[in-house]
Amino acid sequence: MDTKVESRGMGGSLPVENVQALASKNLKHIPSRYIRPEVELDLVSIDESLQVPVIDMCKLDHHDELKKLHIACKHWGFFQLINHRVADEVIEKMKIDTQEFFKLPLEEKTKCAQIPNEIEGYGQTLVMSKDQKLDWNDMLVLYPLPVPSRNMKFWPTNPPSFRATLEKYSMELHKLVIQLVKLIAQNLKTDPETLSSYFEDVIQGIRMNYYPPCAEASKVLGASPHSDARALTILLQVNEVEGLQIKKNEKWVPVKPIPGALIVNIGDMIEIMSNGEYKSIEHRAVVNQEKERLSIAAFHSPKKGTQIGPLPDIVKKNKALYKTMPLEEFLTLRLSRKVNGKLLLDQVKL
Ligand SMILES: O=C(O)CCC(=O)C(=O)O
Repeated sequence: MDTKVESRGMGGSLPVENVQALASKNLKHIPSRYIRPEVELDLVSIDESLQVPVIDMCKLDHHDELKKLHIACKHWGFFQLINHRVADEVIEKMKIDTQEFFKLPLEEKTKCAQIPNEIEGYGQTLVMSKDQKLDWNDMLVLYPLPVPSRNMKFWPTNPPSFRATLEKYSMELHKLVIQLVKLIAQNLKTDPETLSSYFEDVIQGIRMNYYPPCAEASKVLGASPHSDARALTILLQVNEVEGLQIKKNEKWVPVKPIPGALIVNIGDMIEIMSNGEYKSIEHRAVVNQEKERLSIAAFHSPKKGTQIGPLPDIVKKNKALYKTMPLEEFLTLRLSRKVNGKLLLDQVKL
């Protein structure tokens, strides 16, 4: 659910109550703005065999694993990546510092609070109207890349190692994204060097999600159904509490994270660039009645000014199914509406 537009002064959210503070009141009934009666009626898959594909990064130099990756991107839009070579200590430190940040008293966390019309900082995202249903979630959103666009006023100095930890994590993920984009290009039969060159000056947004326990967990959502606007998302599950669900065959399929794996998903931009061959899948996060849940989503998109449209190699033989527009225009379109399933993609279809 990544929404920053490169021109400042766009985006942002109406201010809403801090969810962690609200949860700490231990209310039996939570405010109606969070209650979504339809959630209890949604179909959730109980088929244990229906699981997001697992891709082994170490085996991707073999044709079979590359084919598995192709199928995962085409039919699932999600995969769990094992042996990804992002160092364990970088991941563990990122988890610890994120947990430490959310444990801080509210007045300390709000030193990094969002300000009107900005998407970065500590708060909520895309609350566009006073009647909109709210997600049971607080978040810290930062844009580590490109480096010159960093807005350090939103970067916590507490815990003291936070900034260095995020910097390392961000760089590691960027390296991984370049490798994944090359493999994706190979599978799509387009030039890996050309496609990955758009990601050298990547725009990377990192969203740290904190979902407090909720007395009425079955009636709320931590993250509303959405597909990710950017190209590639890498999600790190911080603690052992599950919550991510993806939509498949009209059912919500819970993702059971594998220890040490990173969850990767195709965003709208790759769906468009692949002319619909790869799918940006709707997903959501549910919350737990007793336990807090934390996740870290890192969104990646090509550099500023990139034309987002079906890649020329891919539409040589087939008709383009999506419009082409500059990245900035695409994201402005996204920001003009509240997060709502895959509505944005329908708007850019030809
Ligand atoms: O917490 C999760 O598992 C999903 C988070 C997510 O979809 C997002 O931050 O956009």
